[in-house]
Amino acid sequence: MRRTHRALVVGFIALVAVTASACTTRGTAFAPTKLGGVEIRRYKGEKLGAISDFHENSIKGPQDVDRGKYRLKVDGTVDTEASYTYQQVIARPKHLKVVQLDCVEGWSVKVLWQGVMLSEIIDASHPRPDARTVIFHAADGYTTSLPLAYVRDRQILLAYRMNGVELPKERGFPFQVVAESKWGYKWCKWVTRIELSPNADYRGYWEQRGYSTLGDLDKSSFSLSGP
Ligand SMILES: Nc1nc2c(c(=O)[nH]1)N[C@H]1C(S)=C(S)[C@@H](COP(=O)(O)O)O[C@H]1N2
Ligand SMILES: [Mo]
Repeated sequence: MRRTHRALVVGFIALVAVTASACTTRGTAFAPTKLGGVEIRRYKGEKLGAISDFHENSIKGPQDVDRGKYRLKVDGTVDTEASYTYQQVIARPKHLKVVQLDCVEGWSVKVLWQGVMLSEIIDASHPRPDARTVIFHAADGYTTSLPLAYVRDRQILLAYRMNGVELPKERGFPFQVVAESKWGYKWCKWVTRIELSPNADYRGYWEQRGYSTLGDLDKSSFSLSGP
């Protein structure tokens, strides 16, 4: 199923001759960051993947975010703009979820995520009634979006730990969106800004290059004109 799907995606990319393919592994070699702690590999009887199982295929490679200078901004169609330090974000109530990330390249990894509830951060800024879409901006210039209703209904997390360990810089330190049931390109890493928007058709970095704005795992990841 996954093979057929990948074949379809690859075929379509070739067919329309899109200049870039999402998540093509970069040639740059790098030494992985030493993990700040012992990784949990089993949770409630379930075997977890390893942090080293993730592929590094980010558009500009791993980003160095300074914990002290870092700010998470919340703006757009909100009544109260906000700017939080790293400590202010992780001081919020913590939540745990085992969720698998699936990249359109064909690999996937399931780990235990620890994070804060995105909707709580958003609601603290009082989104206006016309806010439909949550746009994520990242330290590498990457952008992607999720429907506000999905973020609320699915209790989507902004993660700062995986398998009990602080996110290493390759994995998006300080924060990655855990966009469960969505393709990996919806899982924004190195998040620096959360922008609320009335635009339901907003297209982020890979979406502008032909990937589905919805990005649902059970549907095709490819869409030149549709959602
Ligand atoms: N900021 C940023 N976030 C990003 C990306 C990126 O290039 N930049 N790539 C996305 C893609 S295509 C995938 S599959 C996942 C992969 O997560 P990983 O790099 O931790 O394996 O990150 C997503 N988040
Ligand atoms: Mo991806």
